[in-house]
Amino acid sequence: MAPSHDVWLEVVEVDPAFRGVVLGVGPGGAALLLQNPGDSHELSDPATGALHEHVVFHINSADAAYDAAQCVWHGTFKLRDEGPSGHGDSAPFTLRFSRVPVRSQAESPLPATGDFDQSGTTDLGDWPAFAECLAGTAQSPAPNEPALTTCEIDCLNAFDFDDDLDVDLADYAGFQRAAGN
Ligand SMILES: [Ca+2]
Ligand SMILES: [Ca+2]
Ligand SMILES: [Ca+2]
Repeated sequence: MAPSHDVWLEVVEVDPAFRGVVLGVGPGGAALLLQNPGDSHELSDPATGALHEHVVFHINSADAAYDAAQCVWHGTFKLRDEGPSGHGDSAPFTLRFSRVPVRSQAESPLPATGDFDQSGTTDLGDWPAFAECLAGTAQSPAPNEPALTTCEIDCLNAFDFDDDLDVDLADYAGFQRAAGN
């Protein structure tokens, strides 16, 4: 990147307990934390324009707001140019982190089965979870039923039959086919 660029990473919004950490650059060599809207850090070396900083993303289980039942943490950021090149801000982009493995991202992914309750069959017993997971085309599932799941990845792993990261009417057709087997 040209020296006229001076690129900063700025927090738009992050989930509670999620933060970016840059080691050794805060006061007295402390870690700089990116955890509140507007927090930012210069990524580029002003002399060369090279992007030389590395941000580590961290879910802080010691934070009072940490929710052990949460399965995906979101951090939305934008890039800002403070150099003479003066580019406008980037569109906000969201990073997602999870401890739950995503089936479709496995090395040899198995297809979705719809057998949410792992009973060995896909049938009406899996329907309440499907209904909870159904969110529509290109929407992230937002299950909010603790007795079933509050984890969108559980939804995708069981019901995203076409592996496009949503649970919609196309997946409903897949669920019906699976339940017919
Ligand atoms: Ca089942
Ligand atoms: Ca879809
Ligand atoms: Ca889908």
